[in-house]
Amino acid sequence: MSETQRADATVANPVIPGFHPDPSVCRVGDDYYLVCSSCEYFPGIPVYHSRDLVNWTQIGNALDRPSQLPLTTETVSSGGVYAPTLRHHDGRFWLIVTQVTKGGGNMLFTATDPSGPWSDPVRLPGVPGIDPDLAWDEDGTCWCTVAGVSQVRLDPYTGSTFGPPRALWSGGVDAKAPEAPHLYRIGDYWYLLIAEGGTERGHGVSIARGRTPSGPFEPCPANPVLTHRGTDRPIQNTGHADLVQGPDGSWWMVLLGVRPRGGTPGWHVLGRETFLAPVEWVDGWPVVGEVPSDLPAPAWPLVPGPVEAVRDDFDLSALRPQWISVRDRPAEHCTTEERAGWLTLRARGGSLDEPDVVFVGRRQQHLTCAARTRIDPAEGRGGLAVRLDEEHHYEVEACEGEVRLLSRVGPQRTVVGSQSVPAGPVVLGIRVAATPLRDCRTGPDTLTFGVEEPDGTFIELGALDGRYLSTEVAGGFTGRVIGMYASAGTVHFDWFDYEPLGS
Ligand code: 6LW
Repeated sequence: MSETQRADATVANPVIPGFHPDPSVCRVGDDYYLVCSSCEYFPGIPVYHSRDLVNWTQIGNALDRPSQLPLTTETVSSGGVYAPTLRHHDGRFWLIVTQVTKGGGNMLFTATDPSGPWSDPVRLPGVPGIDPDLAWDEDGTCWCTVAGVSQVRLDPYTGSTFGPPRALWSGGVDAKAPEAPHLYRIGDYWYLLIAEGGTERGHGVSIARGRTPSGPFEPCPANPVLTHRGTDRPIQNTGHADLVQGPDGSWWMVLLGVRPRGGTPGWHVLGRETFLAPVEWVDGWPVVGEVPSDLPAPAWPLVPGPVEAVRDDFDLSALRPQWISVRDRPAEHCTTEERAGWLTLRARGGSLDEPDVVFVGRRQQHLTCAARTRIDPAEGRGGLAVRLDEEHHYEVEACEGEVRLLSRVGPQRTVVGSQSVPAGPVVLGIRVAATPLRDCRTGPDTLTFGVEEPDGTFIELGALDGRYLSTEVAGGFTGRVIGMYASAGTVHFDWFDYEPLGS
C-alpha cells in the first residue's frame, strides 16, 4: 500500500462510468485489459488498460475498420456488437463477440497488442446465439460457451466447430435469460459463471462447478452469488460479470450495474456501467458482497492514468479513441484534415432522427457535467446533441443567424426555443444536473441548453427533464452519448469541452 493510501481508503465505483456494459477482463502479468459492448456505435468494442483494476484508461477500440465492423443502416439502435469476451492465450489476445444484425453472428479477432491493430474477423457459423466465451483446457482444446447455456468445441484459428452445441446448465429453475457465460479453471474445478434474470432490475450472477470444462456442473448452493434485485441499493441491475485476480492474488469481479435516480420507477441515463467488487472464496465457492458506490481500496498501490483533458482541440489527424459515431465514420463525412485544428462534419441524410446521421460523440460519464462546442455553421447546419437513440435525443442546433433547441421523444419532435445570433461561429452549451438521489418527485436529471454570448454569458434556451433520455423510457442496451452532428451541408467545430462537475 502506498503512503497516501490508507487502510480505510475507498475508491469510487463504477470504475468505468458511462455506457460500458458487459465487461470482460483479462490479466497479463502486471497489466489488466478490459472490453465492453458498443452496440450500434463505430468504432466498436472499447479497450481499456489498468495496472490496479481501479484506474482504467481507454487505449483503443478493437473494431475500428469497416472490414471488422460493417454496420449499415440496417443495424437498429442497440443492435450491432454485444457482450465480448477478452482472453490472453498462446502469446496473443483473443476477442470473441456477437454481431446481432442480420448477416453478422459470432466473430473472433486476435491481436498481439490490445491497443491494436486487431485482425479481420474469423467467422463462427457453428457457434449459435449470443454472449460467446472462450476457454482453453490443459490439452489446448478451445471451448466456446454461449448464452442458453450451451457449448461447442472450436478451432479458434479457422473458426471450425466440432459437433453440435451441447446444453450445459441454465441457472436457477425458470430463471429468465441465462447468459453471459464465462468458464474458468480455478484450483481443482472448472467454474461456469453466468448471468440470469435479464439485464434489468432482476439481474444476477450465478455459478456452477464441475471437474471438466464441459461438466457435469453442480450449482452453487448460495446462488445467485450476486444480485441487487428487490433492494433499495443505489446500484441496480448488477450482473454480467467476469472474474479476475488482483496483483496480490485476491479475487475480484467486474460486472455491469446502473444508477437509477428520481421517482418511480427510477431512471438510469448513463447506460450500464462497469463496476468492481471484491470476491472471497469459501468452501470452493465465490462469495460477493454488496457492490458499493465507495469500494474499499485494494491493498496494492493505485496507479492513476492520465487525467482526461476537458478540451479536445481537434489538433490530431486521428480522433481520440473516446469519440464514437453512429454505425460508421467515413472520412468524407468526418475529418480533422480539411480545416486544420477543426473537426469538419459533412451531412449525409438529415437530422439525428435518421439512421445515417453524421455524429461524433463521447459517452456521458458523469451524472452532473457540462459540454460546450464552438461551431461554424456558415456552410450548413449542425449542433451539439445528447443522444440515446434516433427517437430520444435533445440538441441545440445552429444555422447562420439562429440557434434552436430541439427535442425528439418517441414520435414527437418539438422546437423548444430559439434565439437569433450574429453570423459566424457560436459556442453552444449543455449542462446536465443530477437530481438528489432520494428526491422522489423528479426525473433523474435536468438538461439545460443554451448559447454563449461573446463575453461568455450563457443564454438559456430551455431546461428539459432527463427521464426522456433514459433507458427506462427509450429501452435498449446503450446510454447517453454527447456530441456534435451535421444535419445539412458542412459544419466545422473548433473545439469540444466535456467537464465532469462533482459526481
Ligand atoms: C448482452 C447480454 C446482456 O448480450 O446484455 O447484460 C446484452 N447482459 O448478455 C447486450 O449488451
